[in-house]
Amino acid sequence: MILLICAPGRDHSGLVQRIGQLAPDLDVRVWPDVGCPQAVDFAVVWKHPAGLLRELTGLKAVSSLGAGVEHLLNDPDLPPNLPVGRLVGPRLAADMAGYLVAQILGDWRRLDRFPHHQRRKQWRPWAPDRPPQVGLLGFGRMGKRAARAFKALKVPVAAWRRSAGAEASIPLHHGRHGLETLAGWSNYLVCLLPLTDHTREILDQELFRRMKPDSVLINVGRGEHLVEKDLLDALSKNRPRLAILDVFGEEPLPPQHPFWSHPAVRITPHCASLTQPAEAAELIVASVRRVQAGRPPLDPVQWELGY
Ligand code: OXD
Repeated sequence: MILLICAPGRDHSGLVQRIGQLAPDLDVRVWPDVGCPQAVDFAVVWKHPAGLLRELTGLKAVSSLGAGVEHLLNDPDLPPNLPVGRLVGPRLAADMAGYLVAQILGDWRRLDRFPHHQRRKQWRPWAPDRPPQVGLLGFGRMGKRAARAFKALKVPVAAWRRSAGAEASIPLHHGRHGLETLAGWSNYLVCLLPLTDHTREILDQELFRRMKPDSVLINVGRGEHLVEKDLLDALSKNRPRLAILDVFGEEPLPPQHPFWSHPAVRITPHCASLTQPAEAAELIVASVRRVQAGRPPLDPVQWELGY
């Protein structure tokens, strides 16, 4: 079986080496050294170049190299019936949970004050009298893992998803009313949603108006979830007080963008949770084996939901 890895600008040496150890029978190619494009059976891609999928006429399945699949679903060359998968392993989900715990508890406990006190040799003990309320927009793999992490720390956590679902171990909201209820309840409102036509620009002035004064917005979904001008306006009204942003409509964020120097915006460069080569190699091999056995790739896209 010929496996193609295509994620322009990334170094894949560690990933390819590990796949070679796990599955020596696979013929692994790294874009742009595709060889005969029609012979490729399985492609793992991240922001692949336009036109690539049109050339891979023998594909049996394709997978995103990460959790998001919008770069694939928005590709007009994606054959309509081609099975599409994604890579979301326990490490990726745990790292996202760790990022959220660090950002939220660091801010809630105001840990940034103490270095100032230390410089002045000031002894000023302080801790908040209660934990924050954390609202998660999205309750898929990442949302569930984050919810578990907050529950383990006895931090009240609730989530929202687009439609009503099965029983969950935390309060679960759905629909527009549920979205507004969760926004009004949360001290920290976290966007972990997949990007679809239903979730694009969901972080807008209507939602900010429902947030508590002094609350914090965290976006680790996609830049396109956020209406940037609405956020700038909302920050000037302290609702939210702070935005912690890991993803942007344009990445890298252009140097002239107002977010860089805004006092109420904290930026991390799309690294809340990064796909690690060791985990990716295991998931890719597992996905390939499934396809070889005539099954869908790992974490297949549910076309009716758009993610
Ligand atoms: C992903 C990402 O979707 O890194 O995996 O954003």
